[in-house]
Amino acid sequence: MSPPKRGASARLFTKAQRILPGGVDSPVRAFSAVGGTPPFIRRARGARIMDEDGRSYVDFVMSWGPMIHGHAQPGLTAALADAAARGTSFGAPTSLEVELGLAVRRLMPSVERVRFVSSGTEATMSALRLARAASGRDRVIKFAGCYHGHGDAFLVQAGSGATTLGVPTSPGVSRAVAADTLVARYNDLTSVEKLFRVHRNRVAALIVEPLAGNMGVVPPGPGFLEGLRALCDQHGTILIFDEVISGFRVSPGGAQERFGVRPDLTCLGKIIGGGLPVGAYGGRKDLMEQVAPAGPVYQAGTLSGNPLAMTAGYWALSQLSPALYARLERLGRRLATGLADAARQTGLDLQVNAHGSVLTPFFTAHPVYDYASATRTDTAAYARFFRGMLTRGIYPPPSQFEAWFLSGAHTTRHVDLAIEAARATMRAMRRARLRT
Ligand code: HOZ
Repeated sequence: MSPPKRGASARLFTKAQRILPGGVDSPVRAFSAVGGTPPFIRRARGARIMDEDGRSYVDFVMSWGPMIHGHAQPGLTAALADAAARGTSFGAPTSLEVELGLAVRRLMPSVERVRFVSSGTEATMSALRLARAASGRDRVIKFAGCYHGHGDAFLVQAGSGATTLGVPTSPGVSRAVAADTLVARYNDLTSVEKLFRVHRNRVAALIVEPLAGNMGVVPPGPGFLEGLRALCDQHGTILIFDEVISGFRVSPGGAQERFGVRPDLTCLGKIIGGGLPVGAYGGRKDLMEQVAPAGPVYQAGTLSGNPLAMTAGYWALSQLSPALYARLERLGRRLATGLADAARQTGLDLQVNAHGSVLTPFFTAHPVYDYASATRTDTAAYARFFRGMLTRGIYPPPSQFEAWFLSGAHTTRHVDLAIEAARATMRAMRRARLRT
């Protein structure tokens, strides 16, 4: 590998724009919401990433969640090298899928049967198809600001990159598809009851991020998830938890374990692939047995259950431990408190929404509990904050509407570096504000 060079990332971004739309393969990476151009990443280890210019950053994106154990962990790279030497794809069953499936069920007992796919988007699209087939109904309730991948049915008032770019309902989603997608307000059971009343006996599924992470982190309020469970039972609607972010992160059994609410179907991704492309959907046996070839609901994939991805996922799940969750909680609390203190000391309004090892700082004086309150925050201030952090060697998400992620490779020192950088950045923001 040639040595890093100053200006290499900027040159690569220019070159990338001549072949990749916007220079990237996933929109938020282009930094359009925060300004500047993205560092191109050359390598990563533990809690740090290094760019093509030779700069090192403490990483709080962690590939948007999968890297709960940190980057390039020796146990994982050894397991992958061993698996790769035996072949990288067979398009035929392997014991690895069975072992990973059993590991998922041990951790998340609601997943009585599971189907592995290659992304979270595939998982949610397939779960919705299954819910429609099983219920004989078409409509789906989602929540404004929740993001369930880029399937047409879910790109209506979606969070994550869609909100970051200001296109929460994407062009290209047909009116017919959008009409079957009903949008409620997160943390507002009354808005859900109203939709069930108006669309009585027509709602196949209700899909929710049990811990919202794609309008920034927004935890469920007391009774919200229990209320959704009760409403779904009352209306014969299938409750789908999108645990692509929260699964295996907020506790070994995900948000459903943490909050004590059992969904009918669960969508998984990120940690379950240990950093390789994987998704999964699973849940009640009677529903999952309707998936082909056990049943008639069609869904297939050449790379589904890929041996490298299954190896990485199995390794990631096998490394989860009570000590890891205790450490993540402690670091998460330290970072959230540190950011809030830094804002108080510099006289800036900041709300830090945090849950375990995920958090989002919002520049606002008001609580953030749903999409409307998230999008009312000062996103220009977040962009200034982001740029200040980046120049001080900290890599937060390049969007207000994404979560910060910690890993087992982060240390108190990494977190304190972020807090020091935040204090310096906020002081500079405050000085600039006083000047104008
Ligand atoms: N918006 C995605 C995470 N919620 C970003 C994925 C990516 O750019 O890698």
